[in-house]
Amino acid sequence: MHGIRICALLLGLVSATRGSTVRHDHSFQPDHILRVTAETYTEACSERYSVLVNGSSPGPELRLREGEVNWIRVYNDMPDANTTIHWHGLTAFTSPFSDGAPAASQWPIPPGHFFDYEVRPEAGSAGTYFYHSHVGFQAVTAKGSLIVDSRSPPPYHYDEERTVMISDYFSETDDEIESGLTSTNFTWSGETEAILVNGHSRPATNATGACKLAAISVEPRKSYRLRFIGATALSFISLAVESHDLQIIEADGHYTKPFATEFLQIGSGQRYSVLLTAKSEDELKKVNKRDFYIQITTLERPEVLTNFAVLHYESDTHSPDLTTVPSPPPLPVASTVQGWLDYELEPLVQDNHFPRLEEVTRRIIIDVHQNVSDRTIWLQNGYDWVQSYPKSPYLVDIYKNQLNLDATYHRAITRGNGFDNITRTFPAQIGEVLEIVWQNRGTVDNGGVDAHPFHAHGRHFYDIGGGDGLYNATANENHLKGTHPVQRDTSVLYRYRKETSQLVPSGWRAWRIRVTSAGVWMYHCHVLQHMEMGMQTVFTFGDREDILAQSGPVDGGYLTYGGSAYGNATSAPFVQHFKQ
Ligand SMILES: *[C@@H]1O[C@H](CO)[C@@H](O)[C@H](O)[C@H]1NC(C)=O
Ligand SMILES: *[C@@H]1O[C@H](CO)[C@@H](O)[C@H](O)[C@H]1NC(C)=O
Ligand SMILES: *[C@@H]1O[C@H](CO)[C@@H](O)[C@H](O)[C@H]1NC(C)=O
Ligand SMILES: *[C@@H]1O[C@H](CO)[C@@H](O)[C@H](O)[C@H]1NC(C)=O
Ligand SMILES: *[C@@H]1O[C@H](CO)[C@@H](O)[C@H](O)[C@H]1NC(C)=O
Ligand SMILES: *[C@@H]1O[C@H](CO)[C@@H](O)[C@H](O)[C@H]1NC(C)=O
Ligand SMILES: *[C@@H]1O[C@H](CO)[C@@H](O)[C@H](O)[C@H]1NC(C)=O
Ligand SMILES: *[C@@H]1O[C@H](CO)[C@@H](O)[C@H](O)[C@H]1NC(C)=O
Ligand SMILES: [Cu+2]
Repeated sequence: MHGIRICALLLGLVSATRGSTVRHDHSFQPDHILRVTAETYTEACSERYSVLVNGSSPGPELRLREGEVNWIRVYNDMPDANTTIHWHGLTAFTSPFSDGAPAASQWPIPPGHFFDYEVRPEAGSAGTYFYHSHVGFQAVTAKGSLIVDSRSPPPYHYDEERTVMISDYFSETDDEIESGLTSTNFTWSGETEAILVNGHSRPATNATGACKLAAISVEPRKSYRLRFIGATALSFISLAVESHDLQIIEADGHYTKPFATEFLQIGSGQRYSVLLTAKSEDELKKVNKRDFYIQITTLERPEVLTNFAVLHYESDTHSPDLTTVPSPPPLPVASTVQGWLDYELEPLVQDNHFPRLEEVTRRIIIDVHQNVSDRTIWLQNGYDWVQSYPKSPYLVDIYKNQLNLDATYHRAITRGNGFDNITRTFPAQIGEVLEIVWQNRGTVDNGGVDAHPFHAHGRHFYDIGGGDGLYNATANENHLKGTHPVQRDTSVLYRYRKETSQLVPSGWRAWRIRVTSAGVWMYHCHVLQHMEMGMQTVFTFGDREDILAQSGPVDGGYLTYGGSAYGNATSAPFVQHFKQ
């Protein structure tokens, strides 16, 4: 016993040197363990072969404390598929290989192997996040909520909290969907078949099987923080709670000034915390009801799907009816509010260091459109990006000195309007302040337009709004006067119409970002189908020296697929402690 302790102590001393390599053998205890499997799983009264974390979807909730290093061990227990886990919304800056983006910042975890992620939520990042696989279509089911707790009491009072994770159900398997979307014989995944709340759904009045609506249980008079997580694959949703108003207090991990609303509109990848005050017993008696529907409607798709969960007031004598699906829906079926919250939501902190126009060093316009040629693909400035495009992850190539960031930067600035078409990256230098504009355009075949929730890995951006047509920087600067833009990691590029003409501008979304964290960061639409179809890009921040300055030299075990940084049944991994 003492021997083990002394050994652990020695390990602790060794790992006190940043960048040192530690063998994570039996004496090493990860803070959290996630096991990824692929198996037949029942959701929405239907069986499907799905990728799961710890045997369920969603997987277990992770709670991390801000400022603390967490070692999260992820086992890939699948026989024939790679995996990674991305900590959506967390800024894993100085653990260079822990962002979970295959082909960008790490080799994926091979079947039968595990990887120890070093995750330290930044001080001040307390809020609502989630984790999910970043490989293929796995994130449709392989995910769970991730809550960062603060050291100090939160700025808003509430008695209790509830997590409400929203996801999509598709009956086709990940493999079927992926091959259909990437095939020369393009086949769409089909539309979302059910909306799940915390993994539960009863899709229709006449569904057969034991599936039930989710119940969110509350007690009279208490106040609740509801953490809504948009973990859908495709669906952009609107939701409202029967007879209850909501007050937004957090968006994507940042506290906001209170914003009263009757509904939420959530794109894939977005999170909101809202305060809800539960009714009193008297109020409940007056309406003679203890159950209130949470109504969820899909937006901007060819079919409107309406699903429900139940806000249930606990009592000894009454359990909620979770099998009756109301028809017609109790609340009006929502339609999209274009630009919802734009220019209105404000940060809670006095000064969130919003970069003014004078500080912007470069504006990058990213034109997005769909083209149909031999394949149906989404392009950014004329190029698609899929996981199979890079031969090895950019970050690995940077460490191996096989990707010259000075050259990509030079090419991007001199001839690519910020984009390097040789590596399909947007390189930026530390200290720059970028204004990034996502410009929606009609598809090349029929002028169709879609809405896209764009997500940035790494440092969060300041959302400076959106609008119809073509971006006009002068007009937007006028619009920004007197507003206080919030920081986010996902915001929606709206479409404003279903159809326009080929390549005609139809909506934009603009961000500003301070380039402060060296690394390789995926910027992509969070719709999993669109990712498969190429709607992803890569930003590199800083040059090789900046990246090395953060990490120090790295062990070769990270630089090959299945290298010694990846453990397996017979071999403990050699892991670098970058943050201690
Ligand atoms: C996941 O499952 C493993 C065992 O299979 C368990 O040790 C671990 O605690 C679980 N993770 C969480 C976050 O509950
Ligand atoms: C797993 O990833 C490696 C490295 O990117 C790749 O060569 C291999 O084909 C992948 N395996 C599967 C089953 O996708
Ligand atoms: C294209 O895909 C559809 C749907 O998967 C299938 O029914 C059809 O036979 C395929 N066509 C060709 C030419 O492969
Ligand atoms: C009920 O079942 C029938 C037959 O399976 C189906 O056509 C219909 O769409 C279902 N109704 C609803 C509301 O889902
Ligand atoms: C669309 O694809 C066709 C066929 O590959 C190509 O010739 C054309 O340049 C593309 N147009 C755009 C705008 O991407
Ligand atoms: C990159 O763009 C230039 C024009 O700016 C073009 O000549 C070249 O063929 C492109 N290269 C690739 C790999 O697409
Ligand atoms: C951009 O907006 C400004 C201010 O509203 C306006 O004066 C200008 O004409 C606009 N430019 C274009 C190209 O529409
Ligand atoms: C386990 O890892 C070791 C060290 O990286 C490697 O030599 C061995 O081939 C791996 N075993 C399997 C089954 O992949
Ligand atoms: Cu999209």
